[in-house]
Amino acid sequence: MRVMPANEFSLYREMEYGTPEQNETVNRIIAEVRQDGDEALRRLSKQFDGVELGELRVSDEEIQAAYGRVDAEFIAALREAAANIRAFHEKQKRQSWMDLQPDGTITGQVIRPLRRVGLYVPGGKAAYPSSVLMNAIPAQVAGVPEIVMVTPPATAGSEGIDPHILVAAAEAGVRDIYRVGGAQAVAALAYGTAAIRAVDKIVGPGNIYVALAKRYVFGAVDIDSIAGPSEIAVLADDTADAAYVAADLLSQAEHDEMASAILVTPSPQLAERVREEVARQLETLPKRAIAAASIRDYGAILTVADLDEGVQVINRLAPEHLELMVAEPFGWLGKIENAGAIFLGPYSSEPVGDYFAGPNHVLPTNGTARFSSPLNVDDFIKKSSVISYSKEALMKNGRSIVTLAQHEGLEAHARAIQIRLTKEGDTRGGL
Ligand code: HSO
Ligand code: ZN
Repeated sequence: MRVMPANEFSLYREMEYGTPEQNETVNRIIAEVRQDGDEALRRLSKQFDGVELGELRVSDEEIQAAYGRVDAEFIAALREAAANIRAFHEKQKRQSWMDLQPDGTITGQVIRPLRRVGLYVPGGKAAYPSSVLMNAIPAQVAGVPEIVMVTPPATAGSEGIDPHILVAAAEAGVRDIYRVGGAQAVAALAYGTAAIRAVDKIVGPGNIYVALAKRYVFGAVDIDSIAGPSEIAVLADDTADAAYVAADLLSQAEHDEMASAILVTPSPQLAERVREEVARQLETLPKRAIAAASIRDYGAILTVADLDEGVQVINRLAPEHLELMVAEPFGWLGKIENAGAIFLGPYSSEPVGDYFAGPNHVLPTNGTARFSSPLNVDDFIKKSSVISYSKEALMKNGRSIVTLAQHEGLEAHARAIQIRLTKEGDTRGGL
């Protein structure tokens, strides 16, 4: 792992927008699904995933059978995690409100959940039950009445979907599940087919085709942000345990060759010990090929003069995950401006947040923590404004409204107000 002064490190990481061919393919897939519906889903799944889709919807019996195919310990752990995630997100819920003035003016904001949300769950190795919980539970807490899930089957039939995914979905309250994936699944969710009714919002990670499809359908439906490779930054001083720091860096590096794991430290001794530890721990990791590539290409140990400079570097990085492994972590918390999730102290290892503590693990990546937030309950609600004026309130304020309307040259707007002022015998509207 390279060690270098922080000011020599380039922060810039290219966003993935796909090749022209990939964009072309996704465009075509969406058009086919819009035209041929379920028939296109079958045709495209055969063509791209090599799977002959049978019944699209996963039956209740199949979900029940999935419980028999996972161990009890997994279910127990999943339930503990789900309870923590639910409790955390409950605190994010907002209330509708109304503001009443003495003259009878009422303004307010009504909160409504989205009606129907689609959750994309990728197939293969990146099918994480934890991500099913992290995406479904905030929607459920928001009150979304219809949550549907789509996921590509490895083969036709219920065996084609990892039973752990089905169990996670069921535990999160999702039982409307369709075995279809790829850009075609996104198109189905956005525009609807005979089997899959259209949704209002699509969330969840996927490969480049899924990500591009989400970008294309955005506008017809809402989407979550498009997640980049995982990132972890650790800000540590010489009180930190080098083996812990190395282990936590590797925990993210194993996600993806393009994941980034960065240590920022004012301690040259810690820098050297972490460098050695990373090399040592890497050797025995099952995913060492992925982790080693990530560490080689995107990993770095950045040395800084002191923790204040370290904080500046962190704020420029705006990492998805930040660990503060310093003597007084809470003393530094207030100085962190940009980070998706902040983990404080030696026992708050990043996987605590990935799986268990309750905060969401769907977090802003690629520097977007500068302006965006973890997936949360607000992502599944919408607000309507409420306005009610009494006669008194309109008579009092009508003239100002007319003035603004006439200034914009919108006479019909002005008259809509004036007609009421006149009827009520109030000439302050100037008609
Ligand atoms: N660290 C990943 C989430 C995850 N980790 C899922 C394990 N499973 C992105 O925040
Ligand atoms: Zn992770």
